[in-house]
Amino acid sequence: MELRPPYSTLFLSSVLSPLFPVSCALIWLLYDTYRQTDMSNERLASIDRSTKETQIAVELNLDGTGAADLDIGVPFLEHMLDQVARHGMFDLAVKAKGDLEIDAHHTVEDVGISLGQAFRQALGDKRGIRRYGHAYVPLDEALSRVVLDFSGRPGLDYHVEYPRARVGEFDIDLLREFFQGFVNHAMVTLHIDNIRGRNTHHIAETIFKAFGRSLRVAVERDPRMEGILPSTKGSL
Ligand SMILES: [Mn+2]
Repeated sequence: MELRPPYSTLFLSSVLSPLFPVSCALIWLLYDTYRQTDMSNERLASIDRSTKETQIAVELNLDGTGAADLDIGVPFLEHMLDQVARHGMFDLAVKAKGDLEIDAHHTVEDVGISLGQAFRQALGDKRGIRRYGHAYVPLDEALSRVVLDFSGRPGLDYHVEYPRARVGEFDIDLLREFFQGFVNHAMVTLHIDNIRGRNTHHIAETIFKAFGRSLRVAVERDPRMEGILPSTKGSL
């Protein structure tokens, strides 16, 4: 398309103006500052963990939308981690290939470890976060409470008794191994209490929903704590 004379005159006069390079530089500077601030505010983690027993990849965005992309080969654990992403408002992708021909033990434990590593990496020095989180979650007759602290010290207090040993194929004992793996690598203090419940699936689901909710509260940025470490010790 051919430019008509008024357009080309306008174009030429603005490009040839001595202020043109100055305004270009200013616009670039503003854009660059915005881009860097935006990137440093992102809280992401990417973990690749490989042993003779399992190969696991985790992608985590703490400030996500609750989207989960799970390919673990253990459907019940996928169902539980879906709750964590949804109720924690994290974007979470977990791909795992484990020695399921033995049983799900190594896979479930190592997904816990890798998820713990991801939270630790995404939180960095923990400046400006709330640090503590807790949640009570019911599901019909079942009720659980999860309380956690990004203390920098691993500790699990797990008070759950399931009426059944299995949900479908899934050995419910493994949930403790999952949380122990998470705690050891996220370096958190985690108290899990099932208060009541008759249905094993319901009990597990209230625990994972409350875990997601309490994580969301604990990692949330507190506007009054901006740039401040939530500890009088000076490190977490
Ligand atoms: Mn369910």
